[in-house]
Amino acid sequence: SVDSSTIAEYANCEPTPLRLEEVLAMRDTQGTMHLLQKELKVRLAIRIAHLDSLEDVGTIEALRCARARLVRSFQDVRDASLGNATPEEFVSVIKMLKLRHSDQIQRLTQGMQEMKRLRTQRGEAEEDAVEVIDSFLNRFVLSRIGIEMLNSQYLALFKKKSGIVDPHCDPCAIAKLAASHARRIAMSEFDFPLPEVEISFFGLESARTLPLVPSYLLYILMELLKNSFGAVGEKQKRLLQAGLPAGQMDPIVIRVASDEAQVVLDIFDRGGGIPFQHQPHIWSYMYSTRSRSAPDGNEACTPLGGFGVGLPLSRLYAEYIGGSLHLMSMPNFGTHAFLFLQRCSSRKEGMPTYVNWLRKRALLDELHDMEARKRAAADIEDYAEAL
Ligand code: W6P
Repeated sequence: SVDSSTIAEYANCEPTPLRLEEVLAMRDTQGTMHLLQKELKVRLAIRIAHLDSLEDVGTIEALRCARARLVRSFQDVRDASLGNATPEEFVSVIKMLKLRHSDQIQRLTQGMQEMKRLRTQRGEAEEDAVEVIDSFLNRFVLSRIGIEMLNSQYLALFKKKSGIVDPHCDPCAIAKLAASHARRIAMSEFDFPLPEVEISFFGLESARTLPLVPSYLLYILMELLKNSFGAVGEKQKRLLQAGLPAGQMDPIVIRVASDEAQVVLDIFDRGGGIPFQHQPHIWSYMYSTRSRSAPDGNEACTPLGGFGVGLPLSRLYAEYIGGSLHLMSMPNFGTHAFLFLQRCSSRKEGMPTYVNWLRKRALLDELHDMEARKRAAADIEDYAEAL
């Protein structure tokens, strides 16, 4: 087992954000394994220290459990590196890690609901509690994505000798795939035809593709399209229920525009938009606007799920791959979701900045120590003078 000083030692190291081209260049499993062993220990330790910075981590079962699992994984990676595990043996360590943390986000959001309750009980304003929690989760989950990427990369290298980055990923092709998956999911919720998805490309043929992890883009686009299908479907349902002529549904329009620097995707639906008073909450992990209006109040049973964590998670994936995600909604009309992606392959994986924050705290502690020492020295001088 590991002691807390070992974890603290690794938590004080800087993680190494990788450039996309470095991930693309990973070939041999031996070298990648060594890189992972070092890097995973640092990244896991930082997340444990980050969790420990929450004052309620000890009293909330879900957070205690998440912490215990992180420590367990830290141990496994450390044991593998101390025991000179072979690349094959390390594959099973990584597979175990993935399995152990597969329900982490659900566990965390559950624990955070409890933390919000504790904080408001202590008299903290709800918005303040939500802000603390959202900013914690944004950092914590961004760091999780970075670990997940390393794990997936290693397993992919081992299994198919090529990594998870597609050097020529075509966003239009991924959009088409996302549209067909999202439509299938939406079809289980609505018993009438759903709108078409039109995809068009603007730019030179040579700018159609960029190096990217296709599964991350697919996830983002599916989340956005599930919301779009949901909005258009709900609007259509309201018209039908009111006995109004349902009319023709406007298609969901995806425009992909590209130059040598960037690719931008606009996912545009005319599903009635988001009311202005809901807009400040759409990036929060703590609100679920659509599920609140669900007849049984249970969000888990609706496939489209309302605004769960899909939007904030999608934005984190966009940031992780060096892009950004913005929603521009026009109430009573529709919503544009803009996804910007950088083409440059020397971009680094997105990392939370709380390392600096941990550092700053260590510096502050040191400063306090120095002041305490100065005060002690002054006290001694005073004492000496008094003598
Ligand atoms: C809506 C609400 C929403 C969120 C995210 C993406 C698209 C849409 N459309 O009406």
